[in-house]
Amino acid sequence: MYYQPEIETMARKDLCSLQGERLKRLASYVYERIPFYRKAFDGAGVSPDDIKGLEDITRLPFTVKQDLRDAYPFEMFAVPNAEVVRIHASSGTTGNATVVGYTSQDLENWADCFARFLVAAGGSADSIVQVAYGYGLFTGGLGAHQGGEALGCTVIPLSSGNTRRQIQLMHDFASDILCCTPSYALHIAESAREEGFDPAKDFKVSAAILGAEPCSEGMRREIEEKLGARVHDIYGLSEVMGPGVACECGCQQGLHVCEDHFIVEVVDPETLNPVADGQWGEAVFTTLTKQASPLIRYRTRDITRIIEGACACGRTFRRIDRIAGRTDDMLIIRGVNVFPSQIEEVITQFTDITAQYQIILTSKGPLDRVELQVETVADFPFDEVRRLEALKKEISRELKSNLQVAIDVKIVEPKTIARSEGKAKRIVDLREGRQG
Ligand code: DLL
Repeated sequence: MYYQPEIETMARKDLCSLQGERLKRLASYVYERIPFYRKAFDGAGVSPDDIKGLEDITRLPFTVKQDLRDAYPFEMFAVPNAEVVRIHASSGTTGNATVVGYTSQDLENWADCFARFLVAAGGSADSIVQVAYGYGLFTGGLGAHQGGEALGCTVIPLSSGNTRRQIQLMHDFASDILCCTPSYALHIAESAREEGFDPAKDFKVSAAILGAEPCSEGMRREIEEKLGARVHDIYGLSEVMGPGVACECGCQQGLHVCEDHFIVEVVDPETLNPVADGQWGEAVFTTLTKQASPLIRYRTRDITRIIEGACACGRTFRRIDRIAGRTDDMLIIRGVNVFPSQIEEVITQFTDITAQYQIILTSKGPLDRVELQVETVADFPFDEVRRLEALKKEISRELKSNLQVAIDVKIVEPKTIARSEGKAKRIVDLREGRQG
């Protein structure tokens, strides 16, 4: 049930004092070792000696992605290169990549975090873990891999892609835990069915640990049904660690944050003031144990909230809600704020369409135009114009009643929307001056 019970079920009081101690140590550590933080602390008028406990965290300055970009490649490292044993980095499509280093202790802690969640998902040393997250600079593949090895599982390092082989080996090796993005899990399940497998009967997968992109409850239900496995949402980001910062236990009621390694805060993205537990805002993380790339109050741009109360599983780590979206992915449609995951929640209620969708943004004169493209399931009579029109009307009506805004809907033929092997591209931005 637990991987490190003495930590995972620690009394809150002890956990908070552990966090306070670690925060104090971290404040001195970054001040001494990273010029960026020395300057930021001085600028905010705070000295490491001012940090006496957990409650002093709000005195510390925030860190944003641009700070990491400006420090490219290694200026934010707190240890000499001789102590760095691995590097991961973001893709850097919209600027300098953000580069993160790991010492061997950092890797061990990361593996432990992931291993905890493998156990929370029902895994053990007997598990056969199929890793279909990409390996490489992206943290998904290696993060899941080292977590599986730490627990003593049999790890199949397939990486993403090569879907036929994924299906074949899932069957032949009797994988029981699948790790990949939700959109890829759905693609694997659908492709397996097309190849004549009944995943619920022919595969042994009992749990899927899926993350790296938002996944609505409707999408989760669809994957669970098509794969015949329980879906556990896992959260992480390369700047902070990678997958395993937070994950759902068997209760599926929010994601436990590994609070011995991270402090989570939720702040109002406009005022940057902390919001009350239960209120939505931007997640901010402080790394408590990282040696190579520690971060103070990193603004993630991910929208979530703290779930109040204790979890039935017995873990005492606080839970965050499933990520609703990123502040930079939020669409403003005719003045109404909409996250793609809210659109997904509506369309996954329709059995005549698949959970594959894309939101196309174009400009028409000074106005932005938003079109939602969805595709029908394979056996829908696509040439029956009246049924198609009726379906389109119904989807539009549901969107309007759930999101309070009219969205243009276009229904396309099965298999038109590109399938993803990693993070799905839900928004295609064709507006002038932007890249698709
Ligand atoms: O996506 C790390 C990861 C790999 C997490 C595998 C989970 C599983 P990045 O590529 O740096 O790292 O992207 C981080 O992805 O800020 C969120 O916007 C999004 N994200 C990650 N996990 C989730 C999730 C990895 N469970 C960014 N739900 C984050 C929603 C997620 N969004």
